[in-house]
Amino acid sequence: MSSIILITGATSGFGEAAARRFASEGWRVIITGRRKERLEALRKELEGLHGTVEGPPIIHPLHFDVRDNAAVEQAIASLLEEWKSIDVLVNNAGLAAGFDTIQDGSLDDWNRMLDTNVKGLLHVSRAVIPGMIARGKGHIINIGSVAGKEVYPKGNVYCASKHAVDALSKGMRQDLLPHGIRVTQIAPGLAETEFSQVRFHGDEQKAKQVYMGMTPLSGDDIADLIHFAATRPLHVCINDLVVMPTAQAASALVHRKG
Ligand code: NDP
Ligand code: 8X3
Repeated sequence: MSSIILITGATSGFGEAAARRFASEGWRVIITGRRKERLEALRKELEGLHGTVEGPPIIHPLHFDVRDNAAVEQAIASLLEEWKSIDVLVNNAGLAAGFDTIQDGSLDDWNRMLDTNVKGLLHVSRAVIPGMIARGKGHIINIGSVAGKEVYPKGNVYCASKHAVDALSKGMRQDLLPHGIRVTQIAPGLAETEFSQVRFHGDEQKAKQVYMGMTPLSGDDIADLIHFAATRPLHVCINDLVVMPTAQAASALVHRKG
């Protein structure tokens, strides 16, 4: 049987690109997110491209909000035997909400970021780790950010949430050491996905400006790194990968043309 990867936030951006990449490389992929219709469309597309009519399903959609621990537990528990042995968990679901000084930030934005990026990652990990421990192997790939390595003006709470992902990746690696479970963090810089549309609450103009005059990373760039980390020999763990566009040297240092 081929390996199984569970990707949170597979309805868009990095997660969707990773689902496409792993399915094309013959993996079985559990795709998750809140937007059910996108999961279903992706399942149909990828099974059409990479599945066979008589063969077993290669894509399994699971629909839940990572903030809702009961829903996460129920979704993971609902997996049929042939989908239970998750080899790789990609904790990718996340967002930035708002771009305000700390004195102007909205409580709702702060809760969304902390509940999704930190507690959501913990909920899913907590549901998946026991199976990995029982099987004596597994790989957790956390999508952090350069915002987890440095802090930029108006990044405050988003940066705090990604610093938490940085710390949790280190903590997981230490605690899971005796169980043969690898833990990788991938920390990207500017990447054009739906990220900025979400951050600016749907303001397309503001979202576009983030990437003006430079070539940002793409979902495929990050999918490539996730795939690289997941396919190293079992004795090799990529601990931490920081990746930026060539036109970016730090969060607030971007070289733009024109
Ligand atoms: P997108 O907005 O394109 O994708 C975010 C994904 O997360 C969507 O599939 C969304 O699915 C899912 N998601 C968000 N909230 C929840 C939730 N509560 N429950 C379940 N799923 C959720 O952004 P990216 O692909 O860019 O972002 C992916 C990760 O990468 C995030 O953790 C982000 O912080 C991080 N990152 C992004 C960078 C960038 O510049 N783009 C750079 C560095 C890190 P749905 O809405 O269907 O639930
Ligand atoms: C996303 C990259 O620079 O917007 O995590 O924080 S940044």
